[in-house]
Amino acid sequence: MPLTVGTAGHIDHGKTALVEALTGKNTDRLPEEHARGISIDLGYAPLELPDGTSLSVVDVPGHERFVRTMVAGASGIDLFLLVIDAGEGARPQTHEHLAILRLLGIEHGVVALTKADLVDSETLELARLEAEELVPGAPVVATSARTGAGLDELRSTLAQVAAQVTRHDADGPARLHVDRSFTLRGIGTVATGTLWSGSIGEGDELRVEPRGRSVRVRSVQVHDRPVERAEAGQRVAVSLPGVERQELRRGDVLVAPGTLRPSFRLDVTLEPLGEIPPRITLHHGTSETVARVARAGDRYAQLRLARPVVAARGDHVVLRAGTTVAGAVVLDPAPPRHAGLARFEALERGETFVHAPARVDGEWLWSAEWLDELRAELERGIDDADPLDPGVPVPAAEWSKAVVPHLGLELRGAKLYRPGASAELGARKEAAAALAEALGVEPVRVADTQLARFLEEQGRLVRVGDGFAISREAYERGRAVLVDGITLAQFRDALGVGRKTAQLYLERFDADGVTRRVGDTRVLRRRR
Ligand SMILES: Nc1nc2c(ncn2[C@@H]2O[C@H](COP(=O)(O)OP(=O)(O)OP(=O)(O)O)[C@@H](O)[C@H]2O)c(=O)[nH]1
Ligand SMILES: [Mg+2]
Repeated sequence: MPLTVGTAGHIDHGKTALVEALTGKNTDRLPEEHARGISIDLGYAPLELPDGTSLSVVDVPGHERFVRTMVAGASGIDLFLLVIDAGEGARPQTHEHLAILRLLGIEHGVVALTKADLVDSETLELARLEAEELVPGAPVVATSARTGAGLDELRSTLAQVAAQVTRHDADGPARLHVDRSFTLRGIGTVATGTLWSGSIGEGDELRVEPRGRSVRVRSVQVHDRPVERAEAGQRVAVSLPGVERQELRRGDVLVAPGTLRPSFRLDVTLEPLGEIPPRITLHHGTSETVARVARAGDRYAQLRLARPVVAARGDHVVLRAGTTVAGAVVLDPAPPRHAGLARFEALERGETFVHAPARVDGEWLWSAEWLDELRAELERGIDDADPLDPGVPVPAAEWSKAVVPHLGLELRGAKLYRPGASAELGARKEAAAALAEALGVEPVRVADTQLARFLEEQGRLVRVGDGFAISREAYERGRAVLVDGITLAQFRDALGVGRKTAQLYLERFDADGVTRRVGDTRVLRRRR
């Protein structure tokens, strides 16, 4: 079973050195990391254990300023390797990282006391007691990256702990939170991350969220080795041809199409560490975004996000405001805007909540799935609609006013259109051309009233009578011969048409407010 182990611990306590001693790989890649002697970004290395278990190691930075990076690295790991300098003991980020691991629901792990070569046995024993108290239930192993002492014991202890981990959701939808992307010559953009659920294989179609872009997987690697399919829990590199590097960043998510959707709101149960301010930074997967916390009682909150996340029920998130202030577990990854305690309680009991719109406390609520279904239905209607007027009537329902703004469609008058949609002739191009040919001074019958209205809006004809049309030029010519007090007979002679035709023109002039009928004559109305 593929598992990922993540380091944790205070700056300089020897995380990277220990990972290198275990794996042979120095995970500090950046020149600045070597220059400053600290880790800044996440590092990755494979670790083969004596019993055949293969682990992926994520090495995180300990610096206080990079806790956000630590959270991105720690989300998605299965077990921790908490590193404590035997001479220094637990320090602020030892505690903060440990709190974050707990909030993320990562229960299993090992504590490594490092730099054992630098302390006497009494100090080491003290450090061991402190560690056992700090992380009850986790085995503590004294090590030295310098001498290699304790490394074999650490390996076998990691294997024992790994055996206890029950892995998540191999059958769920493919979901990979991207922690790195880079470009390889001849291959294109590669995204890496831990596969939270499902599997990803060559040729799979995925969506990059929250950007909403479809991509096709060209190839998949696990620790630099090509595989046919990568499974949940593995660290995966997927190459995505046709994607620019800047279109894919840490925080983005690759998901199976039609499964998880981006959401600007999360309903959560809170695990506060202290006071939670109303504005926090939300860490979910490898993403972080500013969010407002709308509390509902002591236990629940709706998080309203500045940028959307792709979450699922049961996901663990971390709330920070300068320091880590709380954790939270997602109850509803795409709730409507609300703060009703009853809804939270029902969600936690596992009740499926409103689907179709229902009025709760004076507010309309509905599920994201229901909204998607409605949108899909309306879009089908739009696809079937006359291309000359590619819209559908606004649903006639009580909830209409509340729901319509959430559809992402454009409201024009009483109809909904795709944003920016314009009328098109479609299959009627030929009919329109034939009509243009036939139009003149004498009215011609136009059976297709939609077409007539469309061409009139475009200024290509003028409708007269019931189902007839004349050319725009003819209309203008008729208008030009109008004089104040003109009779039907005079107009007929001036235009050189029959009585019936003259009648149709004058009626249209009346309708357009050009003329007004007074007895047997037309008076010209002043232009508005
Ligand atoms: N003597 C001795 N020195 C060690 C040992 N492990 C690490 N060091 C030294 O301690 C310093 C910090 O080690 P790192 O592995 O970079 O520490 P880190 O925890 O990764 O630090 P950040 O990533 O910046 O949080 C380096 O100078 C290491 O050489 C050890 O077992 N013995
Ligand atoms: Mg380091």
